[in-house]
Amino acid sequence: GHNSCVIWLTGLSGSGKSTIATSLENELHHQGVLTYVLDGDNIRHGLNNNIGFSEADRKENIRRVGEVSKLFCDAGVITIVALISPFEEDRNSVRSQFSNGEFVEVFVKCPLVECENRDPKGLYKKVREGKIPNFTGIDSPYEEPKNPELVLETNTMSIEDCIKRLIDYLVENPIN
Ligand code: GGZ
Repeated sequence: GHNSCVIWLTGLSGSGKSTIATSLENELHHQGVLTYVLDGDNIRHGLNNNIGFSEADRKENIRRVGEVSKLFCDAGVITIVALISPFEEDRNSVRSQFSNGEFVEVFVKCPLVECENRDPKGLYKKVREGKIPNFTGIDSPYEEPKNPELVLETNTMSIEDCIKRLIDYLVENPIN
């Protein structure tokens, strides 16, 4: 096969998925590795601009990004996905379409209170004001991964530590 994989970052809004995705991409570019980032926030402006935050819509969001990540992977590009992807069933369904070792599930773990303190986009504030319904972790569920390949605790680890852990994992688990 080809030597590619998808690094699937799952976690709450504000947990650090996008930051990790961008930093990992930078580091891999420095190493001469071709990557592509599929970030929920961006994808929802284009490919998935008809997708909202109901359970059915989130499922469709994850299914589509899963399909796109497969295409990139087939093209030999290391694909970094940053989606809340709150449902275990949906993540496992994407996983089942990849060969062993090709799907690297990374739980970007951060307590809700810390995500809410960070509130980089002011979304949690709006949620508390009743302006955003179905918000993950508040009134929409987040199912924590049971057996992720990697857990990155962003409230205790620096971004540099997170990237080092990811790179170490990729080096120790080469894809073939
Ligand atoms: C969760 C929401 C919501 C609701 C808007 N619930 O932190 P962000 O802002 O930049 O990233 C979040 C993004 C979540 O999109 P995903 O495609 O990753 O979600 S999922 O995998 O569940 O389909 C957040 C913003 O959109 N956002 N409303 N109600 N996040």
